[in-house]
Amino acid sequence: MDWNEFLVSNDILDDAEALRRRIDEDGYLFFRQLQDPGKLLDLRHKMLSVMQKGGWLVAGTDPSDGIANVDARCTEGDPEYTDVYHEVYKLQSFHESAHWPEVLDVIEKIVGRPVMPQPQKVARLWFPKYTDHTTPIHQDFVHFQGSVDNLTCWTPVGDCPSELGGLAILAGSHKVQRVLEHHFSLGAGSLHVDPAEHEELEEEWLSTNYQLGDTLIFPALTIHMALPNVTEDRLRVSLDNRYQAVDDPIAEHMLEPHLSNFSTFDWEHVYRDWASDKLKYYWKQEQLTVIPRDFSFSDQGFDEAIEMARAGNPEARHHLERFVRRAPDSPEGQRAAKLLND
Ligand SMILES: O=C(O)CCC(=O)C(=O)O
Ligand SMILES: [Fe+2]
Repeated sequence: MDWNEFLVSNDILDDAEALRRRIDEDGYLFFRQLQDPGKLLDLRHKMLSVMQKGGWLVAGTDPSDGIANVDARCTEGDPEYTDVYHEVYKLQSFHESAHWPEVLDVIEKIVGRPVMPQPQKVARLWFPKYTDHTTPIHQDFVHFQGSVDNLTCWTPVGDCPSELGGLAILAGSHKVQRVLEHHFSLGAGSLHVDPAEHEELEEEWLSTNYQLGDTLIFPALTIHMALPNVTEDRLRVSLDNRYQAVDDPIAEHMLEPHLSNFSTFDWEHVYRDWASDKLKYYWKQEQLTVIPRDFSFSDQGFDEAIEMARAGNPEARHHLERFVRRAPDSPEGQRAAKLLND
């Protein structure tokens, strides 16, 4: 995949007006070393140590090297992924990282009103040699909803050269100014946009060889994807947290831990071993406008997966099998099981 380099915005970090103008014009802001590499290295060690305990790394290797046990490959939607992911999710330092002032300050400058990280933090833990499951081309609004002005902040927790599968952005794509039709995809999130269906979109992709501390910020209509992790044996670890103006609406599912649907995992599980109460339920101090989740995007993707599986599409069948393993008793799980058994 060919891509061109991001424009680096460190030179306008202190100029709120210029930041706003640039994100409106370009649909993203990219900063080198906005976040402290030392703090991120510490977080990397903690996150990967949990993954090593879960069997995801080669035993006996330094967790910070992130050397994957490729026999343990799994991804979002697989119960094996959720089990280890939720252990990582319990780390206090993982949640704290979304509140680091270097990120909050720049987000607040862009937004121009009081902001907060959404309660639902997200990490992506991506195995090598598993490229069918790479995050496909999409807009974040279909997943996170609330407001199109929400900002995603994507941070690799470790250097992330392109072969490790960093994020790429479709240049100028936010200018479509609407949520595009998304279709079923096997990759993370299960929904993708086909840029070829939209003539006004450019074909230029932007990315970089990310170094520790580099930070990418973009609004919910900007089209993006992950590059495939084509390394031999390295896990990609990254954060993608969402920020919003406190007085913008928030979709109800963003008040829950990530990947907690179809499970009993809740904030009490997350908080059990925390050393401090300071950030627990921090959002409850705000008067948030909570709106229902719109299931139409995921429902449409699921319906498409059913149709494609019926026609014998192996990726759709894989998706449905994964669903049945995760949530056999849910209505979708039962529909999927019925189709697979027919
Ligand atoms: O890290 C990934 O693979 C996906 C990240 C993403 O799409 C996002 O941050 O919105
Ligand atoms: Fe995304």
